[in-house]
Amino acid sequence: MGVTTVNWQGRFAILGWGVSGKASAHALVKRGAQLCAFDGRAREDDQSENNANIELVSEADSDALAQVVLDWKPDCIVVSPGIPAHHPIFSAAKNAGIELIGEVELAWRLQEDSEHAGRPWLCVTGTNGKTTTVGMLGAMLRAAGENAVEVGNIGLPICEAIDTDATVFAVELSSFQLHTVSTVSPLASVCLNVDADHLDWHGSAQAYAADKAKVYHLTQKACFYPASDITVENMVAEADVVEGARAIGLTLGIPSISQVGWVEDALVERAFVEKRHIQAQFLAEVDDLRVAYHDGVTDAARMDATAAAGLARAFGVPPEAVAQGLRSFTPAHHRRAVISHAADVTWIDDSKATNAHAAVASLSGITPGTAVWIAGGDTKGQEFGDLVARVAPLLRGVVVIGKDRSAIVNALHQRAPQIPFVEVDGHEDWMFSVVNEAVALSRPGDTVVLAPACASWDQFRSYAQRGDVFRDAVKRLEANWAAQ
Ligand code: UMA
Repeated sequence: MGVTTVNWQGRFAILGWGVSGKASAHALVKRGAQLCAFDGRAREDDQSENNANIELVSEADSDALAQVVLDWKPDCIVVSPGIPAHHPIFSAAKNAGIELIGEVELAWRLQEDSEHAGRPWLCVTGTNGKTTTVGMLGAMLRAAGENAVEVGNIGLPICEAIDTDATVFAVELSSFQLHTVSTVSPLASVCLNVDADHLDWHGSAQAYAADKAKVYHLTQKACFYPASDITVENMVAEADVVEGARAIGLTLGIPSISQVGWVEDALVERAFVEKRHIQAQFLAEVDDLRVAYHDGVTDAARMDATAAAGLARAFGVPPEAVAQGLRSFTPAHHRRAVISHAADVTWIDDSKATNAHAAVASLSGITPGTAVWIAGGDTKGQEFGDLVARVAPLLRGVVVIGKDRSAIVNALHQRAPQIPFVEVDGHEDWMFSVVNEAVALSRPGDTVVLAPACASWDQFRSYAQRGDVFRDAVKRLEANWAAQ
């Protein structure tokens, strides 16, 4: 694929000194670039981690920060995914005629200008299911003997893996990362679903969807899409792909030609098998998913497996490695994990449910009227009326958390006035209060689910930290209950 020529010894401004910024800086330092890092926050931990002695400039005001970046006279600005689309750096760079790219775009250009040029990227985006799909895909690729690495939004910045001997990347891409991608050319790609999320970052649902659609841009071989989702199918139809790339549908039903899907409990594909007009290739069975999910194999998990299998087959993984990969796959933490049965209720940690769509998936399947839902946090501009109306029949009660709880509280008042709820503010040890309020709302046999429908950033570093704090509180409750 064509690579935009970059003078790696030029001046690079790194905007955002989180994991992406540091990974970008280290990859560039190796190539002799001149660097300066910029961040909106003064960061205390930096000098210890900054072993390349990169100058770090902090400036809280976004306009002033954009100006200091330009004053440094960079040839190229590398932005971290957390820098929102409305940040003044985007227009400032454009007006000054300075190229602005993201860490993912930088990683692609570094790769294509190295001995690893042509290493395949299998790219996954979507509002929900990205991390699970990428994890399953990585496991399938490894089962086929590949040195596969899961990279991107999943936690390992691609720049950090670019100089390794990985033979293929399973890439999780967020809408933030896709916003600044331009020449990345995946071997195969998928957008699993699109639901409103991150509206404060993107500005509108349309802008969010447009960035998600970029996952298909310049795809070389196969664009996968959920066959029942016309919005995503249209993204594929409108994508500027490499000549010859095919559109392949994913379904939980029986697959037509050029689809991957299910015949009862068997995962099969009619996309890469030679005689696909008359044959289907068996790949795996639902029991292979039970190794990870036991009795909790949801439609969402089956769809993620379908997407992962499609991507793996596009790469050329043999059918038996699909099943073997699913059997060796371990779901990441904080994704609908049953963590306890304390106080006669089942406790589920789905801290990863950071938007409305994910919260619905989390609560569905629970016996109506028996779920105590812990919801709230950084709303990211979402509205919750439809979510609350949809899950109300499942609910026993709600514990509302977060710094600003008004959006969820208003939705509960308006769309589910019959459902009791309590608010818990951020007082000391507040998560223990949440757990106790949940017990007070519940009856024996109920299920308490932390599925906040919001990001954690108002009170925590990450959804993982929120899940850990919840888990600790539940374990304390468990100990108290056992001592009684
Ligand atoms: N910053 C500013 N100004 C701003 C915003 C941020 O200066 O307006 C600075 C912050 O002060 C901070 C730095 O930027 O020092 C943080 O950078 P970042 O938010 O881009 O985060 P990274 O540490 O680089 O991590 C990012 C992803 N984070 C986000 O997209 C918010 C990580 O995804 C990802 O794992 C990592 O790159 C490696 O690729 C996390 C995430 O929450 C898991 N993703 C969102 C999600 O999944 O919903 C999209």
